[in-house]
Amino acid sequence: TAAVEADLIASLPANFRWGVATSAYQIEGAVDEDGRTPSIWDTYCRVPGMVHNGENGDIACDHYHRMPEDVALIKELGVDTYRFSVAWPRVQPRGTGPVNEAGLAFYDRLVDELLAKGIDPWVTLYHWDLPQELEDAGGWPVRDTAYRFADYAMMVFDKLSDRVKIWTTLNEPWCTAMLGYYEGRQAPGRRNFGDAIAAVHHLLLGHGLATQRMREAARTPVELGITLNMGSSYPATDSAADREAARRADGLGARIYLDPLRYGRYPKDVVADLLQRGVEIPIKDGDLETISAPIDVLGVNYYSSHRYSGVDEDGNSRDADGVPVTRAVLAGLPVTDMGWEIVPAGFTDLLVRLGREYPGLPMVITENGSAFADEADADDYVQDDDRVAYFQSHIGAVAAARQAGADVRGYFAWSLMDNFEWSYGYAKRFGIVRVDYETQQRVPKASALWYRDTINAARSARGSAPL
Ligand code: PNW
Repeated sequence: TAAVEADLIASLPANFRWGVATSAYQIEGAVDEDGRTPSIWDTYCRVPGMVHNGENGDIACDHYHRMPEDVALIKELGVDTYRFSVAWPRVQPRGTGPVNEAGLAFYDRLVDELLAKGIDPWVTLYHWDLPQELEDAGGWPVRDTAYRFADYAMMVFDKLSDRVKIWTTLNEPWCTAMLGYYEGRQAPGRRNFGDAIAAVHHLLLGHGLATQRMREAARTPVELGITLNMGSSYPATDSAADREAARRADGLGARIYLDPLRYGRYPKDVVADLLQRGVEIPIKDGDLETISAPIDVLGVNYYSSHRYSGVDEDGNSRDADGVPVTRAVLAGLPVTDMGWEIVPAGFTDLLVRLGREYPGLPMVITENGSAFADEADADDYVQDDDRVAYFQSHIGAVAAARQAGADVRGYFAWSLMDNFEWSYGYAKRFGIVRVDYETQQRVPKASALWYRDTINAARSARGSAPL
């Protein structure tokens, strides 16, 4: 099947966008330089037991001090685009008040460095590092945070939009809302379902407000969008309970974002499920119109797909609170170092389905990749054949989805380099470039060389196929 995958990859058009991705807190370090104030992640990392080994992003990959070297590395990989995020607490310390020019200047230099090397910058405005003071004022469950986000977005847009043409408002609002405010597995570590649903709405509102203002202010054409993490949600069996569970998982995992963004309404079944749990979405007049402001590109982050069961291990269909059981069950497939099952077919299914249910919306894969327990040799080189196989099967899955009609226009490998993997600390390595955290040495892994060669081959194979 490697040959089949290679043929599929060769079918991608010459102008398909190829990139690598990172996020600010995961790589930058320098957390108290040039006026940056703490974000919810600086705080969360200091809560005992929340992050593996008590680690944090204080130094991370020291990218803040090594940026030109890292851009040179990106250039060597042969990608045409670099997706990075801007740290809100650098640009606007404490989340309110005037712009901090010293913090914003870092991204200004980064953009210039990229452009000088012929690499397109792709900016994500929010990749989870909310200024701590905004969390102290209530965080994303509070409506005001949406307006604060739009103000901050404009500070960045005003400075960089003469050179940055592609903008993502939010990275993975599901993670922010559900992992941050319901499950407590990410910053700020709160656990309240109603708060999480309020966060969903205010994240979407913040996206919409920022999108409207950026569109209005744009002097030259820009592409605006949002990035969602999604997978295919399959029923574990054909039973009615399992099909209901898959529907609920897809409702809270994907459609609660996609439907308001695209059609200006929350899905009826999701609203009914929420009401059953005593939760109402805090919608005000005009919100859905704001949220459905037109976007140019949907960013899709894909890691795995899941099968769902509507009963727990004891056969109960409801939990102690009377909430219907929605339980992910393993299909027995190989897993990555994260324990996430490797399901490339779920990627194809997802993209084809998105193309059908949300037509007219170009997609870009803004993240896809895998953590594996890399073993470095004496020169820090990693022969990561498992990661190469993951990329090959998943890029093949994207190409297969395109052949089945999905309008996918680009692919970004997660991640450029090993970095701070949130609650998992530095133990989980997603990079195509090895980082030695003692020396900060970067060494491209076999997957980086494979990716470079694959991009080159794809570019020359079908020079004329239309996008
Ligand atoms: C994404 N899940 O997070 C993030 O955008 C990255 O910052 C992160 O490093 C990467 O994926 C790898 O984890 C996710 O539980 C976190 O399904 C959790 C999930 C999905 C994506």
